[in-house]
Amino acid sequence: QSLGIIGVPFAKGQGKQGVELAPDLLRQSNLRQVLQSSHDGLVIRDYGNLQYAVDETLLQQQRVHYHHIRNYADFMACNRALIEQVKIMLQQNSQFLAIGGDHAIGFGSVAGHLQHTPNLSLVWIDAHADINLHSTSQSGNIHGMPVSFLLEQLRTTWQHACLDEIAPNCLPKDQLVYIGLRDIDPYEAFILNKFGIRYYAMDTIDRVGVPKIIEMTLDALNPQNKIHVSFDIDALDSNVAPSTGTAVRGGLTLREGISIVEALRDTKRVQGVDLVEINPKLGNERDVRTTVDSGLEILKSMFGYRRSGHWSNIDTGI
Ligand code: DIR
Ligand code: MN
Ligand code: MN
Ligand code: MN
Repeated sequence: QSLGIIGVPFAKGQGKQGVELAPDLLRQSNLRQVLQSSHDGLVIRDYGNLQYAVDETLLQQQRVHYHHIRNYADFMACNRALIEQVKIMLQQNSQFLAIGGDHAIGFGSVAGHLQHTPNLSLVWIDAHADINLHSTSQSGNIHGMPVSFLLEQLRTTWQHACLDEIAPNCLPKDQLVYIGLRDIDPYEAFILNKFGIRYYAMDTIDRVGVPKIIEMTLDALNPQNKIHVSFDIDALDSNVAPSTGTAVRGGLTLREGISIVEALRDTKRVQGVDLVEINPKLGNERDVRTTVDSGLEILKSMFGYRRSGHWSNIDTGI
């Protein structure tokens, strides 16, 4: 088994500087060693940080339609490059990990994954639904919109974005499950309910518990499909993930987060993962440490670590 890692230091999907520092900070925090020790025989290839150039013509042409979105051209340029990068990583590895940056990169990461593997299921673990349209966004921040670029049923709302060209494969709404939501905009709630999208918000999680949420999630997804897990660190409670741009209290505990990713990993169908929205410029040194450690714990479990222990057949004489 092999894992390709790409850093995507994109921060223009929201207003705060600092998320672009997360890929290198995770590397400095022994990302490679942590993943390596969690999974015997995992081959890790680090592809560095994504590079892209902004197309000025695109900026001119599409800006007229999407002028109220901040940094639309940067978003498209980054995600176009990311789509190609994900395809390359999946040709060369059995799994990939994209480290953000903000959650705007969820578009390119999933879109690239869909081009390699059209039969895909998506689990979006987040405090937010990130499903705004350009016409419904109150903030203009494109990290609140990536899911709307991916869904078959919302394609027509991005008619000027040339999605058929850059991201021809899309996701049917029944292969998307959200976990951890607790800050949904009114129009987002409208979209989720209009299309009958499955979302397990924190109130449902409190009512039925994480094991049931896991069961319902796995029941909903096509068992033949590969799985993409897009993990926004703000899904976790702000006491374990304080250094993030839009922290919301009352989130998943670290143990709940670990339980969820363990269950997904145990399907052996997880092929692509994002970890986004860690912002080392927010909070004090201790907050940053806590947030990075939580991110590493999530990734460790995602890629193989078992809390119940690992053993091999060493002759110990007992
Ligand atoms: C809000 C906040 N729904 C927006 N979104 C996110 O700006 O569209 N915060 N994603 O992380
Ligand atoms: Mn998000
Ligand atoms: Mn976000
Ligand atoms: Mn979020």
